[in-house]
Amino acid sequence: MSKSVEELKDLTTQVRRDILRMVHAVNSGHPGGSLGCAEFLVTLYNEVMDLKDGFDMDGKDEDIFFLSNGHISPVFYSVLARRGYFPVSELATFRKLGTRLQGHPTTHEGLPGVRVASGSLGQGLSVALGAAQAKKLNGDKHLVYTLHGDGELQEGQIWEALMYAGAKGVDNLISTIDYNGRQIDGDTKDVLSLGNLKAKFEAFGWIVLEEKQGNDIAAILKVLQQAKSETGKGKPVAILLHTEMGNGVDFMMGTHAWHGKAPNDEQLEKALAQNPETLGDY
Ligand SMILES: Cc1ncc(C[n+]2csc(CCOP(=O)(O)OP(=O)(O)O)c2C)c(N)n1
Ligand SMILES: [Mg+2]
Repeated sequence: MSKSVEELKDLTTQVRRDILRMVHAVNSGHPGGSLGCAEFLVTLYNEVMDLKDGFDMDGKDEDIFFLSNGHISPVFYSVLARRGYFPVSELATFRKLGTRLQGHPTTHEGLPGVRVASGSLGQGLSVALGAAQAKKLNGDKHLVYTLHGDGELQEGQIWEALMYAGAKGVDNLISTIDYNGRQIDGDTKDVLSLGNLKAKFEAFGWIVLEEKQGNDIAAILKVLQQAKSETGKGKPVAILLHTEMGNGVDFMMGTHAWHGKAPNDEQLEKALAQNPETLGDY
């Protein structure tokens, strides 16, 4: 299946509506990072990854993805549902007690598409390394993808995993950093500066690509294709993807304020007016 950039844009707009409506409905959740990563996840799942029909936990003979910054579950759930992993109507159960769509993804609930619990930041890269090495042992040529927040990179476990991946030449892995420059309490440079991230990844033995237009679908497609072409060369591949937190909703952009805050009724109305329905609300 191949979608045009226009179709991917329409899907992204619908995903934005899902995110906003899910978070508003329960007055909790994380719209900022979710909106910033909508183009990336839509493109990855619909145009880049080689996926089997249906879902099984092992993910043999297909590409697999781990969301490490699990707080952006709204965008993950919406993209999974709209890719056919579970009914779109189930998005209405987000963050409700006893449902499969918990605030942070878990495996316990058995939601198709989810292979690791995340939300406790810093763990996803380590898990992905295990999966990537298992693919090699199984003779499975498919790739492992991950997504991490930039604030998440402040976790110590990330650097242990970065070191391991470089030292062991885990070259069937593409890790993207949501490089939005913001985190829960402010700008990343003020909270705990990441310094020269590209130089740090390279020092740990990674190939690093940087994309300044991280909310532009054509640019995302291009950098992901380039990343794919860099796999199999003895090094893990990272993409520093510059995104805008809150992208697509004017009053949520340019600030960290919407990292983990729901819009009220009036704000929802404004936000939805900027993102007209394209594929049908859940
Ligand atoms: C181990 C751990 N420590 C702290 C938190 C609380 N927390 C949730 S999101 C977040 C900020 C993460 O920043 P970033 O990864 O840049 O995400 P963004 O705000 O850009 O969505 C923090 C500190 C957590 N979930 N896990
Ligand atoms: Mg961030």
